[in-house]
Amino acid sequence: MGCMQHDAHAPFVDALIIGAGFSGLYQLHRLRDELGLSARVLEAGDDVGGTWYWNRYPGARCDTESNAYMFYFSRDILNAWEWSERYPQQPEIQRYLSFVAERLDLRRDIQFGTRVSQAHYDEASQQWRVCTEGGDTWRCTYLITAIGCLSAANVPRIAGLDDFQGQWFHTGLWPHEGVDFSGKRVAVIGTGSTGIQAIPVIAQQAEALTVFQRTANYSIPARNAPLSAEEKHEVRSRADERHHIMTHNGNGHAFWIDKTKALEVSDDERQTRYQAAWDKGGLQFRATFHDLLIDKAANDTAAQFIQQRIREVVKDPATAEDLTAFDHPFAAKRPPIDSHYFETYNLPHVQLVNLRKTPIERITASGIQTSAGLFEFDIIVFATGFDALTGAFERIDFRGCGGQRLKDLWADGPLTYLGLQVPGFPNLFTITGPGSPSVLCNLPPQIEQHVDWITRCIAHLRAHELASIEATAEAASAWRHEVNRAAEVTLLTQVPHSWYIGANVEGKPKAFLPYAGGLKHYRDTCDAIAADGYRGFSLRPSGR
Ligand code: NA7
Repeated sequence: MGCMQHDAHAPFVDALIIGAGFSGLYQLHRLRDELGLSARVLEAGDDVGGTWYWNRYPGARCDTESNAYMFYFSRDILNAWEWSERYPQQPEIQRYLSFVAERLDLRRDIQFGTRVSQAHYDEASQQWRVCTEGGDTWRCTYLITAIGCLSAANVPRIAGLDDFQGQWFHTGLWPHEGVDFSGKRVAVIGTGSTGIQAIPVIAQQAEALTVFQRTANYSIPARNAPLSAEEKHEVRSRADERHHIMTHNGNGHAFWIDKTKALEVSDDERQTRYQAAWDKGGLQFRATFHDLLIDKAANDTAAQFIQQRIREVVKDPATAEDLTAFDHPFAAKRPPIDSHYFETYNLPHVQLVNLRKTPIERITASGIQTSAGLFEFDIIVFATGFDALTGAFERIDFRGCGGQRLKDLWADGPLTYLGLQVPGFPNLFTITGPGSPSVLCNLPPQIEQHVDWITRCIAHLRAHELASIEATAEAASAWRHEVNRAAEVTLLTQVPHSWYIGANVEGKPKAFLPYAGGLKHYRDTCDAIAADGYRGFSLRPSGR
């Protein structure tokens, strides 16, 4: 219990926000500058950035186009910033968030280097008590998690890792001073979005690079390039138009999904459309046809197209075969985009190991032992992803009414209402929490929607002198049902080993984590519930 016992004089703020990424920064601004609340952000890192503070691996870049990966709540801020490339790199995103923090004078209310370890609700005072690893305690009325969806690094428990005499790193906890790969024999484990970004860049430096692939992954060329003067101008001049698309389609990106079905057009036309999307590059490839994520036969046409393109690039037939041995529909797992990923396998010092054929047996002092033999390395890079959506919650000891542990409540999978609140945890708001669209859409517009909803909700509580809001158990259980229903109509549930269902982390309960019903529909649902007197929530008066 530690710090909880000595909290009589603990500082009080109306709102405590955990995390200083996109979510925490915007939430601080709205609560402090618009509602006039006292508010504080506690941030584990030494600077703003959240995900973009920690993920500094080589090639770290956003897969969303820069013109849609930014705040839209203030045209002044939007107009004052200029992106340099079609997809922003990690340092540029961090500079952007720093710029936002300066512009809104947020830093004075952010405490860096402060990792929250416990958050317990005290029913008598109707306050949260929040403790940090450093031993500080805070009290607050509203507790808001802005802890990210992909922030808890997943280092697989491979036997023997402690014996390894070289260096190893997880991409999500990358050393700030960087890693020098020159003259080194390097292993990369994992070919998700991160591995696919990092591999071509590491290959440029390493003496030898071996990629360990478990599941063959699709990837679309990003076609990254510097933004032209005209494109930079358009970020501003067409902001309203773009924002309209981002808030009215299902995924928060700045493109519409074509209404045509894949099998409705002739083979020639389908190929022509795929080729045009391939040449344009980016996540928009998914939007070539309306039914790619709901109809397996439609999806197969995209999968075949991608397979053919990869086989044209990769010269060694066995490597091409391993890279395209897809076992799941296109985009049913997170679909990466890349810059010269497949071309990298044509380099003489790069090789692929297919773990489906020759699995890892253990890590030894000198490298990785597979069923095909020992591979020796100086550096192992784990591009093995995250304990997505719930992992960051598990790392904090949250306790609600009656001392209930969040971990216990979520033992069979997360239970939330709208991904915004948890039954039994009054006044706890979870930005982009499990059960919200979160990782299935472009995050900044989803974050703005959540922060706006939470801010209006808190304003409502104060205007009506209400002490707390809490999701009812019935509403949360119905929402869990809706999350499953929305996922089942897509192909996303057809991947047994996806992190969308928690299957990438040993011992994690299998439950579909994000809400697949689309951002527009989700926003309308949240707004209707608020307009209906916060249907499904209990609102309690002050001074009970
Ligand atoms: P992902 O998408 O979870 O990818 C992780 C990769 O690591 C994936 O290829 C996994 O294979 C592989 N992996 C995980 N555990 C192991 C073990 N034990 N052995 C071998 N290979 C393993 O994470 P990313 O960081 O790439 O991307 C996450 C998101 O972060 C991304 O979408 C961006 O938004 C940023 P598997 O497919 O599970 O067989």
